[in-house]
Amino acid sequence: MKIDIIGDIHGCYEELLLLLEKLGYQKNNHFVHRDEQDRKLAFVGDLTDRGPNSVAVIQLVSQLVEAGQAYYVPGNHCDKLYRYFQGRKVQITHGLETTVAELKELSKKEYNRIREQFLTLVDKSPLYQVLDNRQLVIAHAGIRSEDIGTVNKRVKTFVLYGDITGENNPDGTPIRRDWAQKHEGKEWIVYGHTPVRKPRFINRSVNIDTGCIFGGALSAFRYPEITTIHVDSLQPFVQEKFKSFD
Ligand SMILES: [Mn+2]
Repeated sequence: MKIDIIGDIHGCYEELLLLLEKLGYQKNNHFVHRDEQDRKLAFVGDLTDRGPNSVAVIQLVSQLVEAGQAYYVPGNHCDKLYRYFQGRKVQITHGLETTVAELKELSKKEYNRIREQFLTLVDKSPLYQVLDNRQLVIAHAGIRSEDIGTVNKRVKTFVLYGDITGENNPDGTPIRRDWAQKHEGKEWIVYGHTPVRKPRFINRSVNIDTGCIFGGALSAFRYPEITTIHVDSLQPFVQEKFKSFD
């Protein structure tokens, strides 16, 4: 299987189009790959929030998945937007406010269409994708090898939020353990969630959230080539949002 897996987009629609072009997908041909028509796309989740164009990202990703050209897994921001669309009480914070502001600009008809598209996208996608005979797993914040194949509340929390301790850093962000450090499985685990300056390869895992929304880059992991490709972000750079592992 040939696939390009794209990191956290967070409404950075322009960068997404630039990355798709750089990867060789042609917009005028419904984003089929120029040279390899069987090449697929995948998204690690967190399509929306904080960035300028969350609605456009939802539309494009939904269309690609609907057309069978892309795989998708939800991120924690997707999970919250899903609950918002369901009419559940969620706090309009941590970037959801920008998505909600975009939604409020839509006509009732457009709003209902986007809502339906997004709910369907999440409903039809698994919590994490197990691909290529289990040699490739896509999970928003990662997954432990022994949990592959299991879906329960504990696994869902891990996949959406990472290996959190329940405690917070001095800046209020949750403390996340470095599960990738202990990853010993033979499968590739491709994830995002924690912005890093460069794709972070450790054992057979790669974090491809290079913080596009914080002025880093939008990155893709190409499989089976095991290479990455990126476009620079068009957003202002906010250094303190990036995690350093040194
Ligand atoms: Mn996330």
